Amino acid sequence: MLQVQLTAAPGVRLAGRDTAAWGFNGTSPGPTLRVRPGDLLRIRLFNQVGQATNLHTHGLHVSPQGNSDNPFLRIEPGTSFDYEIRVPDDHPAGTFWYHPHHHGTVADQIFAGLAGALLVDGGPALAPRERVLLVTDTTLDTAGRVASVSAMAKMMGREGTLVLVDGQHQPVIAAAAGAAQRWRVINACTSRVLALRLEGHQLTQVAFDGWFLPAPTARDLVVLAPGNRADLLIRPTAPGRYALVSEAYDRGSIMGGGSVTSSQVVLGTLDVAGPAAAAPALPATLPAPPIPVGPIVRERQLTFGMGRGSEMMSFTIDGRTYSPTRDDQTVQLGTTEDWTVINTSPMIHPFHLHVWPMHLLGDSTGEPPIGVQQDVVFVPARGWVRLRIAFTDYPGRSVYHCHVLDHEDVGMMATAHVQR
Ligand SMILES: [Cu+2]
Repeated sequence: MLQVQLTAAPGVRLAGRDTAAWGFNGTSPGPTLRVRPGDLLRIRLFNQVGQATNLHTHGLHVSPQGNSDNPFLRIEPGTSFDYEIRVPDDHPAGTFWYHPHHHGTVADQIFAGLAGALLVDGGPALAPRERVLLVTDTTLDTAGRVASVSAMAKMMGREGTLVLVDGQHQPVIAAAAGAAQRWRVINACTSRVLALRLEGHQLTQVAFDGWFLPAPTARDLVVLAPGNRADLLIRPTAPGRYALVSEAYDRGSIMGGGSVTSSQVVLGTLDVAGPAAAAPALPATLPAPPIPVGPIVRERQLTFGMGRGSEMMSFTIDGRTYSPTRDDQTVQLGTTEDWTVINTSPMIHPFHLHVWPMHLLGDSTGEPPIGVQQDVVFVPARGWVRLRIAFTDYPGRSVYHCHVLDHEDVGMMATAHVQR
């Protein structure tokens, strides 16, 4: 069992200065929570941010009901709430995260600093050194307050001017040549896509969204939608300093607002101490969990859309904005379904489903899927994705939404009700 108290409150150090940004227990990101399969995770959340909030355990395959990973809860300011999240015995080991999910203020609260890593221990020991790189972005004014965001920035999906790794601006990460490190990279930005490249090195990916790949896979670039995680093995061989960069990434365009691009930014520097040494060996295989096979009981089609409303642009799923009381999809517990998500808009929307992981079968880009389950999937602009989802356990209601959290907050979210 892990029992913790998390107090959400203003007043944290960010980028080396005292700010009015928000954190958990006085830091942003909040403390890294570590659990094991079979654990009961008990969190007493104290709300001292002056507005309603709650907590979502992003990526965990756990119950959405009651005081578990329930996005419909509303924790009033000045009160506390006791979460109890039962991590199943067969839960995959991996990298997950926690953040508020109170509809209407999710982007504001994460942009203000409320996020933290949540790790499920287990799996092979891959490197003598392990680090969490939780990436956030925000914008601070000269007084250290989180800047307000324009309506246009919200339509495009806000991106902060300050990109932080574990609350630090461009940290230096020390390493020794010949010694591997496992980096657990979490994209906790509200809208920014991370396209990771490490100068002078390939990135060896071992897991995506917490799920191990079948084998280590070398990549020049690892792309993470908001919410995605990648576990990477870094294997430096030569002393020197190497920039960890997020490359510019085209997110499409917005009608009347021009193109939307996540800017190029230096996240940090890998500082490798010598002497030069051979790269450490890689495991031949990894414990990738099996992918659900079906039978496929039902197919569904969902549509992400953007349209012109009377005053501002509307962001919809199947032509509607979010209603917490409406069941948008009713699913039979114990069945497996294929969902096609269509995007009629000129902008990428990352699709996130709570609780039940999704296996990407293919998409309109024609690029081969990574082959493991994930919980946030890019839906290409004017394109589509096909997903296989096993609703084999956990009855209850939860949500799916765009993980450009400004879009979610204005209604690009809907409910799934899994019934016995
Ligand atoms: Cu969106």
